[in-house]
Amino acid sequence: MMTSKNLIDLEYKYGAHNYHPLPVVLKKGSGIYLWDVEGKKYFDFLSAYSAVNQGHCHPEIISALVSQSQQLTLTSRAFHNNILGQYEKFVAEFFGYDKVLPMNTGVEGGETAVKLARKWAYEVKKVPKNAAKIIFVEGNFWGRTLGAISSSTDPSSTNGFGPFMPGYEIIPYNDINALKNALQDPNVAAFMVEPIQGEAGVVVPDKNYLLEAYNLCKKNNVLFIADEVQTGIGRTGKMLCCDHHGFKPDILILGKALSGGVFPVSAILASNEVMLTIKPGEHGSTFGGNPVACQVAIASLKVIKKEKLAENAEIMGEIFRGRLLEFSQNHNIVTEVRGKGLLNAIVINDTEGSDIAWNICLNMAGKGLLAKPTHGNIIRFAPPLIINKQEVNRCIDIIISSLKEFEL
Ligand code: IF1
Repeated sequence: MMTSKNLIDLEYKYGAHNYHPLPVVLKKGSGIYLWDVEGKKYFDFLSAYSAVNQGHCHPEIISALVSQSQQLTLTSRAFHNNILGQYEKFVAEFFGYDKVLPMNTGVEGGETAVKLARKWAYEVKKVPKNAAKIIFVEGNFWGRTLGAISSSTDPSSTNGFGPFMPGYEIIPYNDINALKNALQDPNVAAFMVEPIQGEAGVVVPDKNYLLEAYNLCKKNNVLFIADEVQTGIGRTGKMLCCDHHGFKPDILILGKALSGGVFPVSAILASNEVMLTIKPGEHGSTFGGNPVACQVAIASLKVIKKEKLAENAEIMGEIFRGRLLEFSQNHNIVTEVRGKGLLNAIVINDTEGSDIAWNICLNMAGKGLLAKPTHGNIIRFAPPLIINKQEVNRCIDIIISSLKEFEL
């Protein structure tokens, strides 16, 4: 029987070193729980970065995966199949769009959105050839491709990978005047933004920022692209984070929990005017919209609605932030508590480059709760949306007991 150490050594010896995971080797997941190879049980407070909103191995999603995978897994798009159209209707109506372009990963969703925006700019807005501009914000994260990192302001994403994509402009997040200025350029095709910045450390913009940004885009004939790969599918207490702000993005990017963490599924939703600018043969992917992905995504979305997981996230998130805010008022180890629904984070009071946050996460792991720092001193907390009041309070007890051990 391989121990955690044996398995970590195998990864070190034979795998690329492109991650620095906590020294925990997981073997089983169910609901909000994970078990490591030694049988230790954990609360999962990362949810694979919000991919398992429905809980690990949700039976209805697994059943959709298994039954379709025993029937037909992949046809490619060279031919039709009996599932794709039904899925496209389901997901387009579920979110209220004309059409969906199915892809696999979140970053493919972002790449597709950028290509759609550029195509729309040339064909509909009549921007001169190769002059289309996309506006991004500082601190954004939408994946690891060259198209994605070209919009990044994080040196660990960009160092050593140049040259970068032209036609990108990066402005400060949560700064409506910066966007107003950038939109003066008639060649702007789109503004792409996360409604809450996940990787940046759960950065929540001012209350009116997103709606004001959306209205500015409309006024300047610019597409608003919402990257809801991490904030979508109930995570922030509404089906979409944009639903808190009362507008529908022109292009919506979904991923992660669209499949309940069971299969790579992403989706790009838009109007006919935008979507039909891409013609046959101009975009796609081998696995995009495969029958297994479609069935898994239908099941995953049905679970979110049937189990009222967005509503639960709202209520559990209030409890979570309430108790941690109260703790932070009397303990200086935590300087900020922020988030929406069950996408939350705390900022640890530590000097630049110290590893207190990492050690707090190791300490919590020892007590049976898994979370991981982002950007050094920020710890993100994002459990599956199925968590109940008793479980969330038990987890807060663990988190607070660990924080107390690192009091300054
Ligand atoms: C990793 C981060 C989170 C995303 C948003 C698109 C994508 C992501 C808002 C791309 C992906 C993942 C990538 C994953 C860890 C995780 C992550 F820490 F890397 F930045 F969540 F914050 N838009 N985020 O958050 O989706 O192509 O990965 O399916 O290990 O790189 P993807």
